[in-house]
Amino acid sequence: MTSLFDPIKIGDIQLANRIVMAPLTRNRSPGAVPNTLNVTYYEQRASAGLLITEATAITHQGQGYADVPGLYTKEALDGWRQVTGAVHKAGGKIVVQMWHVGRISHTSLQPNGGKPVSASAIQAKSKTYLINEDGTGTFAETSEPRALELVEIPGILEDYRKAARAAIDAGFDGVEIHAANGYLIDQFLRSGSNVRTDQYGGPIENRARFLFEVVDAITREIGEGRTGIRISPVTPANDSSDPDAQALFTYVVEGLAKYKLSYIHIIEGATGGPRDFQQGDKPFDYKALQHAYEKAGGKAAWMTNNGYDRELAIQSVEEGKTDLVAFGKPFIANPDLVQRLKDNAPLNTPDQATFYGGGAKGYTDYPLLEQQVA
Ligand code: 8OZ
Repeated sequence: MTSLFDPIKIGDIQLANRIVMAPLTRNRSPGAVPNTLNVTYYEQRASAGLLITEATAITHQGQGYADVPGLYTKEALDGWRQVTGAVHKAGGKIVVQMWHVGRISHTSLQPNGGKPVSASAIQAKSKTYLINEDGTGTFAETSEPRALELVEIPGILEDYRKAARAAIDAGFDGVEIHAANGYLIDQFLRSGSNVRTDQYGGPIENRARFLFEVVDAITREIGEGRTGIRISPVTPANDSSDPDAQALFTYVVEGLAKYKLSYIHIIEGATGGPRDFQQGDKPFDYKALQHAYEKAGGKAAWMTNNGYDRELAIQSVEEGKTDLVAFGKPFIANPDLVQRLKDNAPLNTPDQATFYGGGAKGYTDYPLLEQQVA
């Protein structure tokens, strides 16, 4: 029987176990440049089978929050090279989550103070996080976006391609395409944010076109086996909505089955919230989604996330329901989560107040088990 603690090869990447650190936005990279504190944070968590970095903007236009890192300046890539070097030295594997926020941004974060871009000019009922001149943080309403012109889309695909190349050159083992949580790719996918009348809007095949073009651009550049993707079929995060998530995401995974990807990462339910959250009148059938992927020939590792505890993770892998489990909040508070899960040891409780922004407190100062029992 396969165990959560067994090694696995996902595409081109060999992992020591099936416990993954989920991508977690921490707003601790001023200037969009990873720093030595960020190096320590990832290095401390290198015993995870796989680390997925916090969402990382592929371009300045793809930025939507204060102090999140980027992949588009020499300084940022030099910073990431320190992170990947430290994680590899500690025996870990790390992929970067590639992010374009689309409409979940604010004019003050955009090049020349311009409007954020999206599939359509529909403002999200959502908030972003800004930092005031005096260094204090505030939440602000996301700005009204403008719809991308057809002629701008190839440029964004080129941005994804370049960022993927830069990520591999900075030492990452691969990339995760962020197609979840109501950001740009998800804004194209779901009808609540996409009312386009060209080949990128209307029927599902059209709304999914941008996603597949991003997958093409990245896999042609760095290879299918180093590319993973994250989707969140029913999350309401960032004002995402679609009346028929089952049909939409079945089409998406059937299309993804044509690539030999590293992994498919599914957020079950509302991101960071209830696992049984549903949009519309029927519960989402995750088993049917997985089945559709496999039936279409998909062979990538199946990674699941959202609210897993030790028991559910162990059981889900043993029963073959999933290949990998991504943990978010537990990894914030437990750098040695793998050891704690192995030993069935108690977990530290994460401190919500220090999730976003700040320094070492609530970031790199959570104790190891050995420091607690000593
Ligand atoms: C929390 C705060 C800001 C951004 C996501 C990148 O939901 C995020 C995010 C989460 O995917």
